[in-house]
Amino acid sequence: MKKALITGVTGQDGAYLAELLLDKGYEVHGIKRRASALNTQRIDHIYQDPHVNNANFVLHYGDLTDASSITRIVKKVEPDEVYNLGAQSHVAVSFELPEYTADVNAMGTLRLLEAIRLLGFENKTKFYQASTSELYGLVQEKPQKENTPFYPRSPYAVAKLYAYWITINYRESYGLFACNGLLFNHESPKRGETFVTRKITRGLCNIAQGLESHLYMGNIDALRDWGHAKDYVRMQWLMLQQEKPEDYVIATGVQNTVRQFIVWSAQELGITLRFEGEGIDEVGIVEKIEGDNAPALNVGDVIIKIDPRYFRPAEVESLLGDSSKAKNSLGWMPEITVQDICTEMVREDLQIAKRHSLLKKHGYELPVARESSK
Ligand code: NDP
Ligand code: GDR
Repeated sequence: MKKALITGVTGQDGAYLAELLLDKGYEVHGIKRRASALNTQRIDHIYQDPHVNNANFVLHYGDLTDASSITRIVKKVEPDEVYNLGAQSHVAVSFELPEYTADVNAMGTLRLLEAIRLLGFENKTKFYQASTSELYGLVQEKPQKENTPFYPRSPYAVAKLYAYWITINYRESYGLFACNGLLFNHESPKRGETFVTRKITRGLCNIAQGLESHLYMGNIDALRDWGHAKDYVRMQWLMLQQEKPEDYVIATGVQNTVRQFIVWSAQELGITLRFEGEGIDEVGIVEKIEGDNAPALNVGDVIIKIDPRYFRPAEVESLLGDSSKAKNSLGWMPEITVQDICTEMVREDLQIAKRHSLLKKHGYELPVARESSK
């Protein structure tokens, strides 16, 4: 039985990857951080009671900022494969926490690689690094592929640039089987609530259920190449099953604006929106309502407003990936389109909003967990 160790197992990708590897018969170990509240919601469905013998999903307390915890866990698990998905992964937040972001995303990767090397596992343990399309930043070439020059535009991306190169350096210096997946944005109902797609689907579902009145957005003209996390974790695993370690771009090759994602989400809820104004004065106005959202909304309501607080000090305006290498050499193809992703996310968030709405009707008002920042 192969053993895998996943950092960031409590995150979106960690949850899907853990599921995939368990299905493939792996013994899966995950690193979770200590938090004052439970942070395992995304993996609760695959949780295994540690008191039961032969559990094949095991969680360990650790932190990428703590070399001793990382080394101790790698030593104990002796993994065949390490997936380094743990990160301070929010681009906008990285401008507010630049030093911490560098510590986790750059130094954390080094700590993990050093643990593998110092323990003498270079010939045993394969390593996957969660690299990102944010490395392309101020895009020089469209679409972006493996050899497109990098121009990172945030503390997040600069830290990930270090992680990208240190992964290659350990491959070249010590013969480690180490790969970078240059993944473009990928979403799902498990996406963190402050990333743009989930912020939109949650916000609009809450508005449709009368739980909130507005959704405040930043740069809705940003262009992204959105895929589904389920498709992308398949590729993370595939990269480590090859004969030679290589780096791959993972993308759908389809680009849309944030504004388009808002329109699709509204359509899924039976709302037609019209945008008025330009830039920071822009608003989204309800033009038409179908289905059961009518009681909460009126034609003419302004439900989208632009708030400059969500603009970034340096923006990545446009990303579009070319994953021909992954398609040609690994036979990987994304199966889920961005519109299907949007539909799935709206449907799941609508169920949550409906539950909240029902509780509210019976006098049990829950705070709508909205992130005030970013
Ligand atoms: P999430 O933000 O959902 O998950 C991040 C994970 O990292 C969480 O489990 C989080 O723990 C953990 N983490 C944060 N800080 C630390 C730390 N100091 N020590 C240990 N673990 C930590 O991200 P995604 O699942 O979306 O992304 C996975 C990886 O892929 C990240 O590295 C991200 O930067 C990268 N990536 C993501 C893309 C995307 O579109 N999703 C695209 C390209 C790259 P906790 O739950 O406790 O917060
Ligand atoms: P990104 O994802 O920065 O691409 O990083 P995010 O969803 O946060 O932003 C995408 C684009 O939408 C614009 N935007 C807003 N973004 C947020 N979060 N909130 C808003 O209100 C808002 N309004 C407009 C942003 O300016 C941006 O242009 C994600 C993360 O998962 C990274 O970890 C990963 O490396 C990259 O994708 C690939």
